[in-house]
Amino acid sequence: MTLDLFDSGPADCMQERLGEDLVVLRRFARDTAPALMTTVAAVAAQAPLRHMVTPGGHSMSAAMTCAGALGWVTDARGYRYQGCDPETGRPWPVMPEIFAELARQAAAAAGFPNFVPDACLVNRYQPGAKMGLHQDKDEKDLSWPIVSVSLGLPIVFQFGGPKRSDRPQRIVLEHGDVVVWGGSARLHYHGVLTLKAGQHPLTGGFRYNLTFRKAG
Ligand code: MD3
Ligand code: FE
Repeated sequence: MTLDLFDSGPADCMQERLGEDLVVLRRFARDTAPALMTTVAAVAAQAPLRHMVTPGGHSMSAAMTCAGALGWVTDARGYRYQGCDPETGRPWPVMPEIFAELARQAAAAAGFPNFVPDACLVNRYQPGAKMGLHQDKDEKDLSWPIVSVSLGLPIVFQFGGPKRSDRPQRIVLEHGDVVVWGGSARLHYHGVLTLKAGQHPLTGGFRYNLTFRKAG
């Protein structure tokens, strides 16, 4: 399948550069969002959304699943990428072509050509769910960027600097927004504030976030 609609981004896509190596592509995924959500449902049918438990024993408030050769897991032993879903014992669902193509096009639009992700983390936020400030550093080669796709209800996103104590900036991420970060921003602390209740025509009472990584 070819997805030419991504070749220069949707006509009404706005690019905001929030810092060196941190780019927000507003509405970049809006036209593809219905197909992305159908695909998320197919992934979740094979690898159920679940609340993973951190090494500290806390259940994560966002429900999570993965697609691709590698999936991110957390349990009592720590954080890591692995090829099988611990819930089912089966390999993670194959990376859907429509996911990989969107991630490649978004990364290229932000100045990172030839991005081929091997892991897609799917986070599903219900009202009250949040993700505290953290770094994404479990990937083998940190020279690749990460691409994030927001679907459904809006949320306040926080991004700081290389130290947890760096005061974070806040922006609202809305349906269809894509964030690409790499280079000097790759290890910056980030998170999202508590999701407020609402209804979205495509996702109902939820926000979904897809993050694409080259993990292995
Ligand atoms: C990092 N997810 O899954 S991604 C994660 O919305 C995760 O579900 C969040 O963090 C979510 O690990 C946020 C978006 C993002 C955007 C800009 C960043 C992460 C960033 C800037 C610097 C570092
Ligand atoms: Fe993260």
